[in-house]
Amino acid sequence: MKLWHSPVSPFVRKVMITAHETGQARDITTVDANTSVVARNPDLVRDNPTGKIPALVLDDGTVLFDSRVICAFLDSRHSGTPLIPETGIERFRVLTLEALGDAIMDAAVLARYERALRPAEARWDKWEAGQIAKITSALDDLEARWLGLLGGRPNAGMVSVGAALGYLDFRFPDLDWRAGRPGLSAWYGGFARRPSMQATKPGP
Ligand SMILES: N[C@@H](CCC(=O)N[C@@H](CS)C(=O)NCC(=O)O)C(=O)O
Repeated sequence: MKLWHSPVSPFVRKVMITAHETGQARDITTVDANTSVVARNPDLVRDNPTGKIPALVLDDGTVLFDSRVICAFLDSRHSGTPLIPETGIERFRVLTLEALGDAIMDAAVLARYERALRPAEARWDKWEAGQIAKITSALDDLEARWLGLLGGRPNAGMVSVGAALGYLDFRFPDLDWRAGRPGLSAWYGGFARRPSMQATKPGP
């Protein structure tokens, strides 16, 4: 399988954490996508018309995106305990936790583009502040209502939240997300030590 990849994308990291947690990292060949919103990679666009990463190309040419679909696919093809519970409300709670982690990453990536890509004269501070507000309220919700699911055996929600918090450490250290969130900080301290997290640290 070929994964359109970037070492700094939190959504790609989410897929790679899943691959490591489910023993499939060696089945994946990564290809640097070398893309951005303003300089799209036509080869990637042929596989994923949105031009976004991650996108997974299977050996028969089938293309899967986005990260939620790829993670669910990987979870369907290993023999260990599933990262997405198969039945019951627990399944949908884990998927909602995954959506919450994804939402933090969506807002953080958009805020990052605002800071790093948009020409200074075209920046809109209020719009960036709106993205940061989404991150802050999602982090508060994780601390207030989700610590019960952030514990024990890894699940798909934890993987997404782990990738999101890792991205905040990488790109938004000024946000100081740990302040006032002792439960979330303690959980991440342990989760970040997992081999899957260590093997996928963002960097150049
Ligand atoms: N919903 C998508 C989001 C993926 C995404 O935003 N990827 C970013 C990199 S972190 C990207 O490819 N940006 C380039 C673009 O938007 O053209 C997923 O879960 O995979």
